[in-house]
Amino acid sequence: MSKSPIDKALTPEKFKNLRVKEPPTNSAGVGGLKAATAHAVKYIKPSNILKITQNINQKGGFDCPGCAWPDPDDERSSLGEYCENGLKAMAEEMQNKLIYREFFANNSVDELASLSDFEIGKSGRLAEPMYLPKGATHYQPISWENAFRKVGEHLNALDSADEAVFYTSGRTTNEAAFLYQLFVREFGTSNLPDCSNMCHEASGSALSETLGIGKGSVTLDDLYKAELVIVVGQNPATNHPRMLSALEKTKKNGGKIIAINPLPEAGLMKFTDPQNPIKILKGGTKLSDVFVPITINGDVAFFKALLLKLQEREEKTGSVFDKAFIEDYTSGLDDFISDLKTYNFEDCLKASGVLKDIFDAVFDLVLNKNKIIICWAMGLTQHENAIDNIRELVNLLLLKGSIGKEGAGTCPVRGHSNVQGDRTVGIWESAPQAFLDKIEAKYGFKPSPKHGYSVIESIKAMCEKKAKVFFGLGGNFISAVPDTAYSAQALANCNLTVHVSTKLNRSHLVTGQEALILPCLGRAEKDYQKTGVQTQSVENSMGVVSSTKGILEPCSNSLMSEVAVVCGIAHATLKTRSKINWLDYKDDYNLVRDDIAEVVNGFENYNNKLKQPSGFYLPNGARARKFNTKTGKANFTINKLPQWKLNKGELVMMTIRSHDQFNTTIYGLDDRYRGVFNERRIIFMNKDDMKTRGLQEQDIVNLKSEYNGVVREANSFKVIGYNIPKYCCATYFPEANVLVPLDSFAHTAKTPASKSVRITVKPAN
Ligand SMILES: Nc1nc2c(c(=O)[nH]1)N[C@H]1C(S)=C(S)[C@@H](COP(=O)(O)OP(=O)(O)OC[C@H]3O[C@@H](n4cnc5c(=O)[nH]c(N)nc54)[C@H](O)[C@@H]3O)O[C@H]1N2
Ligand SMILES: Nc1nc2c(c(=O)[nH]1)N[C@H]1C(S)=C(S)[C@@H](COP(=O)(O)OP(=O)(O)OC[C@H]3O[C@@H](n4cnc5c(=O)[nH]c(N)nc54)[C@H](O)[C@@H]3O)O[C@H]1N2
Ligand code: SF4
Ligand SMILES: [Mo]
Repeated sequence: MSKSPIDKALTPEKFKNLRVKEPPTNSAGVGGLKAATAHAVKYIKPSNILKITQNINQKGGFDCPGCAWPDPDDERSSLGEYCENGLKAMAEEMQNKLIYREFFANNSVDELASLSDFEIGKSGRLAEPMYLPKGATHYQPISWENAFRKVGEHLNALDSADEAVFYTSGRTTNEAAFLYQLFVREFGTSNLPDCSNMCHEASGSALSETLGIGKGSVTLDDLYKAELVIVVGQNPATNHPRMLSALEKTKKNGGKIIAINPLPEAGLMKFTDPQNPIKILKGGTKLSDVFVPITINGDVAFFKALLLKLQEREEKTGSVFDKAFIEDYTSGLDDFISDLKTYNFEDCLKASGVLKDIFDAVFDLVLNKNKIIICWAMGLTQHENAIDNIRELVNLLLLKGSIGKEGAGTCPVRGHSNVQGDRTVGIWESAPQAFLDKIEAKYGFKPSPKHGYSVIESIKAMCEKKAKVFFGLGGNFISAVPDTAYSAQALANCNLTVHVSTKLNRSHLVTGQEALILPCLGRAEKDYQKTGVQTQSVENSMGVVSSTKGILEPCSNSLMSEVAVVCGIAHATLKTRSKINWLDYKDDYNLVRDDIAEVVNGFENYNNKLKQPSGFYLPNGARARKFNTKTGKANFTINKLPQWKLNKGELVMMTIRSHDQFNTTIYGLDDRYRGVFNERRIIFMNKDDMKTRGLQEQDIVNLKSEYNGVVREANSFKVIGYNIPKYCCATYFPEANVLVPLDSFAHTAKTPASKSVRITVKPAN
């Protein structure tokens, strides 16, 4: 009996050998360097290590395929512009093991699915295109030409172009992303779900509405000059490690830092720059001046409490709000204030779970500082009320006039290295009509004006057999999305699933009737085309577009670049009905950039501007106090206090990243900064919550979530008592995704609420 799609999609319930230590209070330092080097030596060819470390994030080198944290505009450190996790990302991408047809002949899809995510990833780099025919148990080799033909045949056999979905993960470069969305639109659909839908979509929606741009407003230099940086719902030591070097500069310049997080994450407390030998000797910098151990999803309540006290003080003294800014640049203050006054301070503080003395310390800093930056990530965006979380922090910045001036503003810290760029160049299921009009004017076809499917809508459409072909440009859809069991069935319902990937992952194993794996070049590899080695470009979290060019020889001769894959598929699908000479682009990526320059705002003279060693800044209205909103001003908004009460026995669970993973790619089994080693099937619990349930350290438990009457289960997790607020708990993603309900998502943005899942915890057996 072959495995069901659900069995293949779930991570196996096998335990390793869990070890737990007291979590450290300092991050990076020599420990970080040691861990990174050990990783690199284990997986990368020795001759490549030096080349990588000398070129990563350097001007003219290649962009780190890890997170979207920006590189300094000015001098780059000769000791290295990378972090432990950047090097781990490289070790993963440039693994010295390769997967050819023999590997697939020796391992059936079912056998591969019973491996852990860690084992799947460590199988090696995909080295040639593979095809899984209908009913087959093993992948077989296929030529590129036949693979493109198959995709074309399946797409052309659909009754409507809307029966295909085209997913993108955020590593895709601007060039590949632009061509991909162009192909999808010429094919006839707007079904362009992307990882952003599960990530910062809520930030984009909330910021567009309030400030007129779906991106952050600050630069690295602002961060250095801020008087106060508030880091909410973010774990930079793991997920944006070089952000800690920037925060260290903030501190050195006299700035203060507040961290708001249910967990006392190590990096938020203290940091030693591993690239700074003197700091290593001195023992590092204390980062957070105030740590706020908030309850999960207590942020609107906490910000409301702050806003209420600021308003009270303003009424008394008239010196708290930046009245000139509010008068000139904002809209909606009066309505906002009258709504705010309907709330009670004590109720809000109680709902946030924060003690009064900690609140007072935060209030003092906010009151007395006028250059404030708020940084945030998934701790704010993955809730049903995510939009309200972000709008409420914008309200605070507006009252303080902390937007569009040096050292102040919004800083949503983006995830994937080019997730922001992908959206800028058109990966968007609901792109604005003005952008579609420009495509029509340039290419002479009319893009579908309908909004396409986001991630959640794509899953529903596949499950209901309204979508029949799934195409993924990068990513690991089945492990990244919520509601694993339902989503597995959705993929299995497809006629064809296709993945353009560097590495084997679980999505290659939860297939439609037929499946293709199309192996592509990684960031660090030279992209040889007719006109020579190609340069590509990416946009970082602060809106800087810069070039990236591979420096290593490709690990296999049978790889294609993402650009070449998109051109090949577009050509094979659209043939003579296309208005575009698809194959020309792959020979010379300058041609792609010339097109982007014509179609996308801010990219005029793209090829020339890209030659600047540090890249160039895209225009940013909010940064210049030009608010491109419906009112033409920055908008105050009214946000409700979330009304959620746990039922008896329930806990609220956040699904978070360990230090040894990049999303669904598991680098290793440790979470060093939380003192956890050699295990991922764990649940962090408050010790009181353990006691009420009669649980001891390392007891094995089963987890259950119930939402709108549907029960979801995940079995076999080991309990770890941890410094986490009462009634809150944490598990790792993707192991716990099976518990995240598909229909629990942020209003408006549809970001899955994977940081507030209500669960019950019962001893196994
Ligand atoms: N090494 C590494 N780097 C990465 C990634 C990776 O997996 N590994 N992923 C990349 C991607 S795509 C992204 S989006 C980012 C993710 O970066 P993060 O958002 O930092 O990642 P998460 O692990 O999801 O952590 C969320 C943090 O929010 C806190 N939190 C959870 N719920 C709440 C809440 O209700 N309120 C508050 N105030 N805090 C809360 C958690 O305790 C945790 O510290 O990182 C990017 N960089
Ligand atoms: N429960 C829960 N679920 C979550 C989250 C959470 O916090 N909790 N976070 C969400 C977030 S923020 C995000 S962004 C998504 C991430 O969702 P995805 O972006 O879909 O997932 P990744 O794990 O980043 O994708 C990894 C795969 O990408 C491929 N890959 C790597 N590099 C390249 C490349 O250069 N080119 C190509 N073509 N392929 C490449 C490899 O095959 C690898 O296996 O997950 C979301 N899911
Ligand atoms: S901070 Fe992010 S982009 Fe920079 S080196 Fe580390 S992982 Fe790469
Ligand atoms: Mo993300």
